[in-house]
Amino acid sequence: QAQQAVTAILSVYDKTGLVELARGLASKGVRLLGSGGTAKLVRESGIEIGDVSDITKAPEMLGGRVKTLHPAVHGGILAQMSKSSDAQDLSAQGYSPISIVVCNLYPFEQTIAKPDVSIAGAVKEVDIGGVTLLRAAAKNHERVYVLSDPKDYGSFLSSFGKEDEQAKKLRNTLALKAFTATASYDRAISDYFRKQYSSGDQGTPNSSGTAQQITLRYGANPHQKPAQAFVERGELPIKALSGSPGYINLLDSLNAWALVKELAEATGLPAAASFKHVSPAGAAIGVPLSEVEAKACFVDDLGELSPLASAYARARGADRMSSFGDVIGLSHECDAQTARIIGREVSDAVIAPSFTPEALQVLQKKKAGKYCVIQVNAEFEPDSVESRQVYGITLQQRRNDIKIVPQLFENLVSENKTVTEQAKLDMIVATLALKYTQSNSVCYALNGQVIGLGAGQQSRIHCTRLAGSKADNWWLRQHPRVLALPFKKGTKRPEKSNAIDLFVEGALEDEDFKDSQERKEWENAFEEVPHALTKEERKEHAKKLKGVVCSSDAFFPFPDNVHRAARSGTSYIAAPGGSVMDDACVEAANGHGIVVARTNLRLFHH
Ligand code: 93A
Repeated sequence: QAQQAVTAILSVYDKTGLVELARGLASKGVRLLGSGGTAKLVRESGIEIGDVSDITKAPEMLGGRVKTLHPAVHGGILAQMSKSSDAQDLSAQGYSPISIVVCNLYPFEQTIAKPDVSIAGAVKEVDIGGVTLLRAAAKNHERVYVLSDPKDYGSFLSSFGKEDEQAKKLRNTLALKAFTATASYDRAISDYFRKQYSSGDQGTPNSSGTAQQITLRYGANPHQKPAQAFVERGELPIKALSGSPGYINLLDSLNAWALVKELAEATGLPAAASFKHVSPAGAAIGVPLSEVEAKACFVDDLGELSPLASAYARARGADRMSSFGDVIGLSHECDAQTARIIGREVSDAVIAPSFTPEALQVLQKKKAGKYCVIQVNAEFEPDSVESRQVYGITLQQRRNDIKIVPQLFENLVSENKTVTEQAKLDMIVATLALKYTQSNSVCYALNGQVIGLGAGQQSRIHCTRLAGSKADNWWLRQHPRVLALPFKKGTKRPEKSNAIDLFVEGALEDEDFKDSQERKEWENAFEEVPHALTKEERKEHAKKLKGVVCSSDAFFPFPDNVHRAARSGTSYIAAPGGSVMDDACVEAANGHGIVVARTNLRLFHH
């Protein structure tokens, strides 16, 4: 029996390099078959080529929408010729095997990029037969070469003809390329139709009752357009009840929600977080506030607070300077009291599983209706694998779904092993805050709340210092002289926060501040100009800060961290081990009587 010629099917939209390829194949004795336009161009170049209809015995129909979709084509591509039953099936129909598929697809992406494209126009460019050709050939790459990119024609031609290890490798690589081409083609199509058919108006369900996508005004910066948020399965678990969240609002709110959800689960108490630039400025659980704390948190006028309102008052009061313009996460339904606290602060957005009608009314009035109120579906379970792109490269990892449970803090490696019930809660609060803080990070917690958080520093000691100085600032804001600062009536809350911050951080003791314009403005906030805190007053007050938990998202490399933490009232340290200085760190802790819980859990977050 004479050897059958190798058959190639050619069906390309982008005809770059087609003629050269066809000529090369023909010169190697390959039988060429082409779909309408492809065959025409090859033939016009004087190269012998048959029509696909020669083997299908059916004409192209429906205006070209059915060209290659036929068992003569797909049987020929998919047949495994080593299987006698496949070979018999082919010969029973008079079909021949096809060993080379050359195909690239209708320009869907270029079409939808045009500003005036209609849905009908986009639909027309959805390639069916080409995708089927590529997929079938890639599936049978054991035998079939699939060329989906004109750039590969040259190398293919020069190596084609030998059946060796190289040829097998080439078929594998070409198959991968074809699978990837159809996948990205389908992604572009689903992205387009998601926008057409499942786009919420800022997450509000559309007429079909679901939304998978919202278009965002822009990305991290105004020039980063377009921008969107979407899910590929199920419904988007967030919807805006008011305002339109931006890209960074969503980064903050989704992290804030994850944090408060876990914090409430781990402690059994409502939780709140105040986020800025994708790190918490504060996070807390619903522990009632003392009179002093209520005053320092600017909520002493509200009487007894609900647990959720307490949590938010604490989260917001941890670092009032950083929380200016925050994104708030609430673990439970937002009540009217919590909404009223939010209502009078400068804030950008709030995310919660639900809002009471009264709370919603308060929040929807904020910023003349522009305040972002985001409802999240508390049942939503994120995929276990998460991906993102950096500089065009996709990075993928298992989501950080580790649970922060009390048992994590039971491995006590210090001499002192006495941990109060409150400290057990605070270890969870501090460590969970770190799980959602840009690394490196160190967090101090007390009374069910973050009191100082050092985020995003490249050196650990700088985190420990930054967090420590924030904790010191938080504590000094509770000094009786600070609580009694005689503000003029009508001084706005942010102005008060700024004035207190300057007072507490020691601006008055600074020579340069003395006759400055800034000082004049600062003085303006007061009925009577307060005099600076003395060194003794500061020292006396600082000594009273005790029982603080200090947690670290990775090991302390040197004991300096322990010594610094001790200066801000730390009685408990929670950190993983792993440093050559572990023992030295524990020794330093022992010197301060600090309890060390070795967690063996690193919690970097980026
Ligand atoms: O409309 S289709 O999805 N129906 C088909 O059966 C079919 N087969 C190949 N489009 C089809 N193609 C595509 O036609 C190829 O993917 C290629 O992009 C294009 C080549 O058409 P022509 O050879 O007529 O220029």
